[in-house]
Amino acid sequence: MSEVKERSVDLATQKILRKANEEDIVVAWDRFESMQPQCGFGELGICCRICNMGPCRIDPFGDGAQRGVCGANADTIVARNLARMIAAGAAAHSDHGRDVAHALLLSAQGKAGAYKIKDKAKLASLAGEYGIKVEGRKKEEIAEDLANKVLNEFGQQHGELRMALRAPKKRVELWRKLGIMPRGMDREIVEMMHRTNMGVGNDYKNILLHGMRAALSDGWGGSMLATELSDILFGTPQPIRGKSNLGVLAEDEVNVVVHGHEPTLSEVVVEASRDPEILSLIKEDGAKGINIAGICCTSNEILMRHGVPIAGNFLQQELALITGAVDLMMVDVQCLMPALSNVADCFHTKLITTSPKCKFPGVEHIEFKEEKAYEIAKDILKLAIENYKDRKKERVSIPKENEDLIAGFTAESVFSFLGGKYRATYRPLNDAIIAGRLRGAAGVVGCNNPNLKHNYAHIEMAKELIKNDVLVVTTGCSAIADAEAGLLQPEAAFKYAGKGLQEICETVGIPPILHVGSCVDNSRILITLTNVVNEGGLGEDISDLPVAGAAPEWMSEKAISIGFYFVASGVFTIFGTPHPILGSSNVTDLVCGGLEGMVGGKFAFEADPIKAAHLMIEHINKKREALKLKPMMYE
Ligand code: BF8
Ligand code: SF4
Repeated sequence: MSEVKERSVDLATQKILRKANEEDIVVAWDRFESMQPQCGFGELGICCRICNMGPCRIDPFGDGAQRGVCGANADTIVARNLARMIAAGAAAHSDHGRDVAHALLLSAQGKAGAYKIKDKAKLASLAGEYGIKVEGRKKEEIAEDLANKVLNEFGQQHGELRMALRAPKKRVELWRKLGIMPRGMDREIVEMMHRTNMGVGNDYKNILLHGMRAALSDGWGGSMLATELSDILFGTPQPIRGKSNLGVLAEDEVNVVVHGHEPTLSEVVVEASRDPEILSLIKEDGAKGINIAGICCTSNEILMRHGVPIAGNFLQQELALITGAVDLMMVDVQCLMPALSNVADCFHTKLITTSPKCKFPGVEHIEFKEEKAYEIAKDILKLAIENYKDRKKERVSIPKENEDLIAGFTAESVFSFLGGKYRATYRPLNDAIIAGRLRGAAGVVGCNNPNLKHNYAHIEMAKELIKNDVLVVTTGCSAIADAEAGLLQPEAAFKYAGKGLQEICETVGIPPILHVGSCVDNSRILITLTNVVNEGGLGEDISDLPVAGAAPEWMSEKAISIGFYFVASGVFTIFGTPHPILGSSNVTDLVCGGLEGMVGGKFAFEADPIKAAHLMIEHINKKREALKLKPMMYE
């Protein structure tokens, strides 16, 4: 087994990894080591098994002439595999968006009493964008029309996605010219699967062109709608205090961990945890209270809106259980390790699946239905309370690490914060960039992966960027990594940020790294970039802006889709480890080069977070030069 210090930079994680080792509990890092060496063909993307004449694999050391049985070469095989990753990632995000739209519809029809429309202003403005009449109508009537329109958009066959029309004019025109303006989410994803079926297209460029269209239907479609509709239904986040890391688990309270992505059930669980019946049951059971904490993006969702503490990010999901203090873990969909059930079996922990889309063999399933959300949430909490008495005190060890944080930033709150109370505008942000107080901005997002030291790349990249006066916005597991390192506090600006960024953080009272939510909330970054373009003075398109993106520790297909919609929106984007495409130099050249000429954005792969940060800074400087901006104020 490798040293725990080599596995993670996080102290709480290291402590529980030691405990896992002492108790012979296998975790992701052990399984990763036992998987070595991993399949080179898979890593390079040159294995094809989409038809039964295969599987075929291309010799990476050959002369390049080798073909699969059907005649497909490495370029075709690599492009098809990558395109299918995009489709799968876009499907996951978009299906999440669909479920929120469904909840909005049921709520509007009075069939799901647990959900009340929380943000009327956003409902009215989104309805307006969809051409729905607002004046003189009840919010439920408007919401019903909106939910129906949105649900229809998933299967829309022709036309253009409404949200994609929010992009800067020049961008929309470019997408139209390239033929990649997304029509419907389902349509683009299905077409991606069709195009990559045996014996359809074998021009790698054409395959990846549609890959961008499918990715755009995620970022400017499914994900953006997931964000907007969640804001309408659960409330648009406001800056809020919270806590993070395994130390948020409580010694003497019932610990319920919610894990996954969709906020529909966990929102109600948070509310039900304050129900008088639940509170009296807790007392009977001898616990001091009930503590809801989250893992992954479900956690980000309820942190952003309610300040619910974060227990950890992707690689900490098993570790939360190994503290021995979790009475119940409730999962919905996405980023759930199948290993959770084995780890839960080592403790008293009850694991509960809730989505019909996601069951684990042998694990209790309590199916979530919007119509009965509150009762179901209470039933789950009752199970947790009942299970508290089975917790073995002698097996509990909760690390003390527990950092304060501020989250809850959105495209709208950047407005009111940087713009001041009376003049909601991006002007001060643009002016700060133009004047050279801020170099630019970077989105650092994405997962953890045991192929890199847990949290290390997220934290070091973010620190290097803010040191160089680059404002960082973050989502997903990257945001949680920063939180655990104490970087989501205003004080972090004084410790780590450059002088220009420090001045801004001090005046406005914000951290140098802004937590803007879950992975579907990367759409908030797209909107922020668009608002910056529209404010004026920094070019006419997202590709003109001094900005960059990164997913330093990515693992999920969703990250590939996110990367592609950022690149297709004109953003230079770095991934820590390469996409599985290096088996085709043509595809690699396109992804890391040629795309720039087409869409203004491209990828780079760099595992060293400091080097990667400097590639981003170089890119930002190049954009500043092209815009003829002033030199940096403090250089
Ligand atoms: O959707 S960052 S590990 S939890 S995929 Fe998963 Fe990656 Fe975390 Fe959020 Ni996003
Ligand atoms: Fe082999 Fe072609 Fe079938 Fe792929 S599609 S498995 S390369 S024969």
